[in-house]
Amino acid sequence: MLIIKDIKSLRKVLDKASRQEQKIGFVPTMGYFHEGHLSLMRQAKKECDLCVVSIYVNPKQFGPREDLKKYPRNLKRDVSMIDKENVDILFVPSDNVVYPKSYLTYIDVEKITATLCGRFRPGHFKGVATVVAKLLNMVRPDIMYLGQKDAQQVAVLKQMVTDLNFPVTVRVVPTAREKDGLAMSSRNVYLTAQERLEAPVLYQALQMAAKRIKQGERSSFQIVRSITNSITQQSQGKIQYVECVDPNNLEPLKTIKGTVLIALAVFFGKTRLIDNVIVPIKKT
Ligand code: PAJ
Repeated sequence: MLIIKDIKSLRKVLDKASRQEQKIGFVPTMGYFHEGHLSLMRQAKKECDLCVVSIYVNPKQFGPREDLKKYPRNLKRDVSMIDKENVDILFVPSDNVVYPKSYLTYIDVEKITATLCGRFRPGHFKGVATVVAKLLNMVRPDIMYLGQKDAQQVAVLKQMVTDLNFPVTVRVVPTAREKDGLAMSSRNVYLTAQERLEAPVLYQALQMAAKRIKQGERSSFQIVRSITNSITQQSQGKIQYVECVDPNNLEPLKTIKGTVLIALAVFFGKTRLIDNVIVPIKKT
């Protein structure tokens, strides 16, 4: 595996690969890998000739009171984890490579960034869209791999890719979970033992809701209420939001008609966890 830190060296390797008509798969990450990240890399290896992974903890997507400073970083651990995954290139740019002092340009995807997590993390998706646009221009992949765990990020980046005509296909990979259902996240290391014990209630509540929808429940209010009740009754989790929305445009659904995305964000102590499920139903 090549570890590359600057754009010029990256382009040199990738230009050669493109000349040889190799298909390039790209997995953007902020590192501190877990099975979720690895599942994206495995999918990229399956479908592409070359798998490029980036690690960059993007300061522009963290709010002033968020965890940028304490976000877990361990390049040595990450390198040893992906050595086994046959990743071809690990791109690890530093802040001055991504955002030189003269930096002025931002990408603002409207509307769908104002709902769900966007309501509570102003500027977050602007930071995400900006860094991913830059990384796409640096790597120029054929396929970019994103995790369903971050459903709003998927919607925002798909919209950006379409609106700005990025010549890339977006592939979405299912959420990797711990044995007890907790969605894998680099932030799970922040959880205390008690919080970790309680956190699987999120997925249990989402699954129970999915079951109720499959059994015929069509009221988002009832679905949200049942999820809220399970979480508050079974844990110390403090709910930020639970919502039923259209998975493509993220618009709230009062009545569940087609496929629904149920998304939530819950604080366990200081740690904010997100999770979601997509429940496919036939339109009635
Ligand atoms: P990060 O949180 O490191 O996640 C990198 C990729 O892994 C994202 O596409 C995310 O959705 C996916 N991922 C995270 N947990 C997952 C899980 N349990 N199962 C499947 N996929 C999972 O998301 C980011 O970084 C950043 O916002 C980034 C896109 C890199 C821009 O800075």
